[in-house]
Amino acid sequence: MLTIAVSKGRIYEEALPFLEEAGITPIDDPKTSRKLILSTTREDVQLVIIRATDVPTFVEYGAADMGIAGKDVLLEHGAESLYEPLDLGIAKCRLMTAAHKDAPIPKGRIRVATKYVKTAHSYFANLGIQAEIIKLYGSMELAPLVGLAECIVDLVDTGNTLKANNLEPRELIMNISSRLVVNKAAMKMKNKAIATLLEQFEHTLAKR
Ligand code: PRT
Ligand code: MG
Repeated sequence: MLTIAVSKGRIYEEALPFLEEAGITPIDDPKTSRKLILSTTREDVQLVIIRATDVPTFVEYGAADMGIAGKDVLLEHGAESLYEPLDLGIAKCRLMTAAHKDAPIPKGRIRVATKYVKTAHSYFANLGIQAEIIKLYGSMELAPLVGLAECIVDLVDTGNTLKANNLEPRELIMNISSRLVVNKAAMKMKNKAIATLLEQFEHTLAKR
């Protein structure tokens, strides 16, 4: 049995064509089903439906053989423990700093609100900027509006969320897309099944 970890939201939607190319269609629709393990049209493949941020953990420990996760999540998790053989080019966005529209960033120490604590820390450290990183779990956009931080680090797609809150994107930290990740032991033990799947995913990519 091959177990693939995916999150429910936008990654799932955009990953479906890749899975279908490999003959994998979930029997139940995760949007309506409450099942966390989904059987598929392939007897040897099941999906586990988890939070996007949990995908690297499940794959690292071998609870899932492989998974699909955003590069933002992988960076923050630390991806040394996983193979990352394929950029699927889906769920694209940008990891950026953002601040209040027209507000200058202070010269000295700045406060940065984000859920990407590790990534933000190393980004500002590399620039030689002293930053106090304040961990939030959501609604980062609020932080500059209420004086919690001068700056946020968050994902930006259309920019509408920032704009609606009088914020503006500042510096690009990294272009983000979703990656296929594989457990290191599974890559050896289930090599044939995984290699075949990889080829089918690559085939889907090549058609784009
Ligand atoms: O909701 P939950 O905590 O379960 O997880 P999640 O919200 O991380 O899951 P999901 O499925 O929403 O997102 C998973 C992955 O999608 C992320 O890890 C990214 O790799 C990728 N992705 C791509 C995005 C976006 N685009 C995106 N725009 N994830 C989030 N956003 C959010 C962003 O955080 C901000 O709040 O959308 C808002 C900005 O969008 P715009 O269009 O207004 O700029
Ligand atoms: Mg979400």
